Amino acid sequence: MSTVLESKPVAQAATQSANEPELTDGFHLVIDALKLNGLDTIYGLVGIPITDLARLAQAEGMRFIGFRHEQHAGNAAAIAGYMTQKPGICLTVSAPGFLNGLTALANATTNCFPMILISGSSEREIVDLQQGDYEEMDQLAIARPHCKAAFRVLHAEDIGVGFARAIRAAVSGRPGGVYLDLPAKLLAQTMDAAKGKASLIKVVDPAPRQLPAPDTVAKALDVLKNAKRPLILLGKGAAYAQADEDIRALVEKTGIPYLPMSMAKGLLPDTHAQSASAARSYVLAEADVVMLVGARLNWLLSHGKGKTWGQEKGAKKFIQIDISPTEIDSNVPIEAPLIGDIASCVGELLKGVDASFPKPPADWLANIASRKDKNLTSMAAKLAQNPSPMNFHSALGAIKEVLKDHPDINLVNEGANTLDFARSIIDQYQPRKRFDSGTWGIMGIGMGYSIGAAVTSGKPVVAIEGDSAFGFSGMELETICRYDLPVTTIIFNNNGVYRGTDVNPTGGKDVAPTVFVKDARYDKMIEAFGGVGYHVTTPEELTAALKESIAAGKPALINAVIDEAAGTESGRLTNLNPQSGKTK
Ligand code: ADP
Ligand code: TZD
Repeated sequence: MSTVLESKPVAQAATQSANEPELTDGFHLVIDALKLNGLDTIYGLVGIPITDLARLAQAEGMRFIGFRHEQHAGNAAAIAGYMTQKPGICLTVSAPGFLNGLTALANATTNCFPMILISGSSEREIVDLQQGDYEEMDQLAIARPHCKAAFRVLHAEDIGVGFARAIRAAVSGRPGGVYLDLPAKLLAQTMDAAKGKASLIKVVDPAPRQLPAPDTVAKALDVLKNAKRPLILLGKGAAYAQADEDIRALVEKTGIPYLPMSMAKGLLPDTHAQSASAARSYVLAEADVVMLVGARLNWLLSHGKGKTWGQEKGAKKFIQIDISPTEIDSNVPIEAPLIGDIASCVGELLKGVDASFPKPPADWLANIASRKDKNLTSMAAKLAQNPSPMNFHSALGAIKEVLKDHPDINLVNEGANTLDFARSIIDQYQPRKRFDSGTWGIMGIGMGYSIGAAVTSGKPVVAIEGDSAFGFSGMELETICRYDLPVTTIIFNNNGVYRGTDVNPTGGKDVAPTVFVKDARYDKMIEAFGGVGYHVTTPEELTAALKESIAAGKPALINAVIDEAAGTESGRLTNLNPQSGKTK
């Protein structure tokens, strides 16, 4: 048993003489600060100096989920933060462990997910003089540009303040990642237990409501009322806000068609009559007024300009609801900014939507409906085809049908073609059930998000993964098996990054840069850890395997063999690849 566990104040009291003050230490204060703030799960990877911190967390009734690589622990924490509005906690060792976690912290910040990366660090005196300590690194300085805020705590009596600052920074305003640096010496510091307890802070109202100014609400309503072809665009900020009922009411009471960004899918069910997803290109190009609700006009929305937005037909008017005032005008001028939290902004807008609020013109709705019909019919035909080997559509058609019966399932999705096709083919029925590569288009979130989603929701997860995408976090299959999580991973195995058909133009021994081992059996990987592996080559086999694995609620992996020639390089982002001038 570790000395730390033995130094627990209660145990200590029994062995101390009556007049010796009861002591606590940094380890205990950190755990107490987390628990006091309702943070009950740590995702991490142990080693010097934080192993005893993880042990103590478990001994004190918290959940410690141990990973095989810190990036995935960080991703699990980030997605837990997105799902709960409480910062997800990731714990790592110093230097290399910290750096591994930093990618997840930066990704969380980019996606506006609240998380706190806590890393143990080496002695300041040695780090600052660069005298070569074990895992020496100036972590605070390195973290700072990659997250929303970064703090270091040097004295045990400041642990309470350190956590309060970290929690507030993570969840208030635009949510994001926070780094908290805990030097090894701090953890071992002792102080009077009563004073230590008194130094902790239970954060009151960590993400205060931010009401929009009344004149900005009036302006937004006015622009919306005068629209001929209005559109509501829901982003993952809207999903994060947990204002589900009011957002639905706003959409339904105004009668305005809406488009969800990928992680906002399910905020209203994708089968909702007002969803314009199946007419996406049409509505983006044709709308005259677009109300953005927690969505940025970044690359995912072609920066709000160009052909996608029908720029040649004249300027659009944008209304933008966001908590961050500096987001406004970041790409194109915003006619009506509405600054505040989404719940408050939507609540205020709703007050102005009464029976007299004009319904969108009938021809706009009719045109959208006819586009949707056309596109849905052609998609249904594609999904029903049964080519051999399977392609993305036939495999996703099978998955779509199975998942219809599991509206509360968590869906994780990454890859290139696998991501693009699954996003448009698989329907979501409930809010915050789809987690994907997000704002960066990052690969490697698969198993981390799956573990975070399973642990946080207690509900099954299906991860639809390109074979390349899966490889970034594949070792976490062991973590999934160790904690016996209900995660089914489906690998779209087409033998390579994007596709598996490239050849080395020199005829040399090395395969082309995009090519993997042919016909790899990913299903055998999970079997090594006691999970169930399936190898499927047809939609029927895929359907049966997925139904069985969801019903079993156990770790499973389905190796789905896809035509290696299906799909395109970079999926829908082919245009972002710089063109080679083919000069010699
Ligand atoms: P998507 O990728 O789905 O388009 P983004 O991540 O680009 O979504 O945009 C999310 C936006 O939502 C960010 O600009 C962020 O500031 C904003 N946001 C996040 N949470 C809230 C909230 N509770 N209230 C208002 N805006 C929010
Ligand atoms: N590294 C990281 C961290 N993120 C990335 N996005 C990439 C590399 C580049 N990349 C993509 O943008 S998609 C992708 C990579 C490597 C994998 C595509 O192959 P896949 O998917 O097998 O996962 P498909 O569905 O077969 O196209």
